Amino acid sequence: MKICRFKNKTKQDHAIHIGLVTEDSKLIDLSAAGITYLTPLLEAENPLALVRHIAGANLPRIALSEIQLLAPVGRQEVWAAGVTYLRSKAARMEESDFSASAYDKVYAAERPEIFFKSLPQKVVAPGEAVGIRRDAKWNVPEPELALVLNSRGKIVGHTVGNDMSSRDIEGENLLYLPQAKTYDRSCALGPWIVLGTPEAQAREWTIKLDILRDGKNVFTGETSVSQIKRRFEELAEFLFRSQVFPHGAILLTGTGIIPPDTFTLNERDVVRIEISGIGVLENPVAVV
Ligand code: DO4
Ligand code: MG
Repeated sequence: MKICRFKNKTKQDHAIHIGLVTEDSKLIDLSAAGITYLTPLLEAENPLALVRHIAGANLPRIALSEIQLLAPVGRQEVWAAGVTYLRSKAARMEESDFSASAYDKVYAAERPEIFFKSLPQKVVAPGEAVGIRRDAKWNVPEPELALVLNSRGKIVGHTVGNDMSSRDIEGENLLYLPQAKTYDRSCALGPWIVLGTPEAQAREWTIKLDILRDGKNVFTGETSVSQIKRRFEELAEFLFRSQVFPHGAILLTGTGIIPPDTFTLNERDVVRIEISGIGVLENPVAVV
């Protein structure tokens, strides 16, 4: 079950709506039943049952071609886990001289790496530009499965995330990580939230990254969610330790796809991330 935030493209209506995406490239406008935020759905004891109940009423159906998808995040902070795939650990150890042992240690340690990624209002929506820093020379997208957590720390859904990163800044000194990871347009989420998938099923999903330059593919990579070393609940539990999220949180689960060291993103490239059980998040690239 896919829920999204959207605006109407065709009408003079600037309001934000919540929709249930259906199989026939349409959506059911849940806002017509008074649902104007994701929160009541994500906070429900049984979100799937609630959405099914609301959508059972006679609500307007709109073609996806007539709407503009917004980032599927309301008031949740976005956080990110790192070095959760062996591939990420290896690439980061190569990019950095004196931080190499930190990556090695955190991969094996009981406590995972978790860092703040974005305020909700800064998250980039599908189709909007993600950013590469003007003071960085080596920029990559990080295609990641994102966990959608309610205020009780329960995983209620999943979406696609892009943890845009400046590898030269991170590689120069690990203390520069916040600058390599958090800047304008550095986080994209979308296209919608898939509700209620158990972890065992989500682990069967594949993640695919394509980067297009002037319409031509310049990088393709693929991994499986099953390659994530840690259990999702373990990551969620660490995020919620000694920290309250009254509006819930989004937690990116780390990248397992890293382009070769010779590759950096250019302005106007297009980043396309597909997670098999969710959908496609596509964004052009702009310098910020
Ligand atoms: O340790 C630096 C960041 C790691 C990360 O973002 C990832 O593995 O996805
Ligand atoms: Mg990452």
